Amino acid sequence: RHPDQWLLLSYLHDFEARPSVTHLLEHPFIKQAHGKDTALKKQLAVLIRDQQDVGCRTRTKYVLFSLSSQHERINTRKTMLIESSPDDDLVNLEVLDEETIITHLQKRYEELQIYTYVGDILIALNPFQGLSIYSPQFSKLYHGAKRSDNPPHIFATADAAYQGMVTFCKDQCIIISGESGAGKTESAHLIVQHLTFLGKANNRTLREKILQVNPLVEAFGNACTAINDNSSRFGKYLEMKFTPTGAVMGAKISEYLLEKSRVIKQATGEKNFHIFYYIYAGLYHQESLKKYRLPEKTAPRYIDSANGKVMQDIVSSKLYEEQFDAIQDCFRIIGFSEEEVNSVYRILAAILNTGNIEFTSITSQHQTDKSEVPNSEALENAAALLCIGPEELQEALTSHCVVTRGETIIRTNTVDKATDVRDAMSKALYGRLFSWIVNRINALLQSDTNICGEDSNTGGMNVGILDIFGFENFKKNSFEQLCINIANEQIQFYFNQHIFALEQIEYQSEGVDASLVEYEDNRPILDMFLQKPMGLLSLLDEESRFPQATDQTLVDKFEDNLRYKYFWRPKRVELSFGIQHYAGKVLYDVNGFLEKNRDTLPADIVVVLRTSENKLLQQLFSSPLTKTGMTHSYKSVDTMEMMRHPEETTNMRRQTVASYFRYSLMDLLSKMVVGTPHFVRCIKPNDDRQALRFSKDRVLVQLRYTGILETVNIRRQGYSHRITFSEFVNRYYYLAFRAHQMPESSMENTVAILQRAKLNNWVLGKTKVFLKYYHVEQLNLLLREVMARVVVLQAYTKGWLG
Ligand code: AOV
Ligand code: MG
Repeated sequence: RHPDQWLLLSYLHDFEARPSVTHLLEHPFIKQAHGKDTALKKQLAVLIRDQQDVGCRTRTKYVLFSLSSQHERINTRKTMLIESSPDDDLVNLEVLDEETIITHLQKRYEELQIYTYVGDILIALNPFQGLSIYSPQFSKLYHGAKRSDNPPHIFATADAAYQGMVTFCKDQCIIISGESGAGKTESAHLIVQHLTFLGKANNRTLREKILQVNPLVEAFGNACTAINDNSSRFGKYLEMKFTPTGAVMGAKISEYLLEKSRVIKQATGEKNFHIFYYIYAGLYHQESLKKYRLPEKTAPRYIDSANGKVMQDIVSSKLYEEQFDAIQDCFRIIGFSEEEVNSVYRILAAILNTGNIEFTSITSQHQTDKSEVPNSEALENAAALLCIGPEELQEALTSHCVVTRGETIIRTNTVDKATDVRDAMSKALYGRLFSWIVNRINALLQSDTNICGEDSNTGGMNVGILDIFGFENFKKNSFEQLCINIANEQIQFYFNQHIFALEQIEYQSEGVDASLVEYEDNRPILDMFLQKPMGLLSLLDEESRFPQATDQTLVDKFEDNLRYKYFWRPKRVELSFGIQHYAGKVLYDVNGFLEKNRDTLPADIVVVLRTSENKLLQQLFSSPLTKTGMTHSYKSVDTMEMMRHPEETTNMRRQTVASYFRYSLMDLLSKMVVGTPHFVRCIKPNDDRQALRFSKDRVLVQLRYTGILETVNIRRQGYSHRITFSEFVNRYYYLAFRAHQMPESSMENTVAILQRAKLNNWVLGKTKVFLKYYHVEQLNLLLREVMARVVVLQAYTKGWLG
């Protein structure tokens, strides 16, 4: 901090009691300030004296601003009848059993109080209806407010993260969890909304850009499933970057494991990624379907789940048409060029046409397993949109090169094989397009970092927001659900670690006596999945390397090797296995596991796509997309590897989805662990997506598996913050000492600060002080008050307010 500030701080300590103006005018600090301007000196003295109602006596802009926002806050509270109450926090309940908690949550839900605290953790019940509590007025209400001043709110969590970052110059992360349809993605949007409000640089464009990021990536990465009409089919970690003074200066998004298989096939009643329907409806109304060579009468197979009836639904949907316009706006505001957007549409249209390419088998005397394309229209369309030759494309789909002993032999593909190659190409095109869009967004939001006048490389900080696909349990669950559920298992583990495990380990090592809380540790399940070399994913990889392996040999291998109580093999259902996840039992269908894990893209396809004259396509299939983004370095290295050693693709030496997935999880965790975590637990009150319907059974199940009851216990008994004496004194010493005193980092000084702040119920360990969550809140608030006084004083001494 600036030396001036330290100086001012120590002066402030002289004014502990409310000083008189005359007394203040005698103070050396004021005497020196502003030379001979006695009027100003007087004003300053009055200001210091009346810290609490600063604005009443001055007409300065700064003070008027803070006054008006205070007034507004009070008015908002009055007009909206917002009252906080002790009921807002489950920790304050007198009786703590499941029945009491659930009745309590139900009562609140029925009064539309969807948010409830468990100490510093936020529970969010999905309201399944629009609420009027997210306007800018509410952002103001929660801005820098004490938590107990207002009812619980997602803005309060966002605000706590922001304040934590600004006050301690430390990265923060907000982890949103909950099952599919519980409200994670909505919560993530609201957090971004509040953070952009807080971090308002004088830079409106950047703010607008950041607000477009989620809608844009979600158009490409979300889809309608049996559980949620807007289900996230990828994991997303959005980091909002701020300057040391808290102005937003950019954003970066990392994507994890897009469910690419959805492009080529969807379960009954489900849909493809939103974007396909948006562009279809949008281009139809612009009369541009022809331009993109899209069929006008029947919708392409990839998006037609209802055999021909879909077309009418798509083109008559006002919603899709509006969404198309919205997406066009997103692209434009974020800064994509017209050429880029056009290329994106071309590739999407090419994918749809690719799906319509059919194969029939030709049987001749010599060759029985050869295929050809009977109707060349779709093939020609796809090739034209991809700017490649139709013959070359057909060749790559219906045959493949094998290199043996230095000799290249061309082999033909059967109809099944050609169909697989076609679908693999579509998946690869979509997956890479998605990654490219994410990277492009990152680049466009990066270039704005210097607008705020502060260099992004010198000490920016960030708040990360994790929104992944929630736990899923469908009638039929495949490899995708397995990955999704493992990711959720990992997030649950992270939560447990933070809330229970770390806390208990520290009590013991610091010699603090605290009764331990029992909780369901899901580590063994996680080990069963991730362990090397005998975990489920490793076994899957091993089996994927054998060309002769089948889904049957795979499930046998699982059964032989996974001796855990969480794994079982149902007798009556062939090719399946069951897992007892933290969130419930799931039966997985092994059909297609091996192929999905191998996710092979034949080198012949890469070769032909690389001949494209389309710049974007060249980029997708040749150069690495980023230097650092592992998603892409993996993909591009992989592609180049294949180019150099095409024969090796058949040896499966490339990375599998499982190993990439494991790597992504580690990558995600490594980002998360550096920040201070804040948890939001989303809960789905019913399965019918009905407002105001509270199914006790459904909520109870979620409370149980997320460990809410145990969390309430540990938040009540436990000490959620353990801070070393030296860090504590360093952080808070100006609450009790003068700036120039530089007190020693000792237990005694820690105690002195705590006493000065009038806190009780804390505990001292050997090297750390153990604090309850509300202690930290109180300390930070005091600290902010002191800092605010300094800012006002500084503003005065520099003459900004005069
Ligand atoms: P999810 O992200 O947790 O599921 P969403 O955030 O997509 O769930 O929420 C599902 C639906 O619930 C939304 O489309 C909204 O209609 C409604 N909803 C959720 N939160 C709110 C809110 N605060 N206010 C109003 N409506 C809300 V998944 O992505 O499927 O795991 O993979
Ligand atoms: Mg979601």
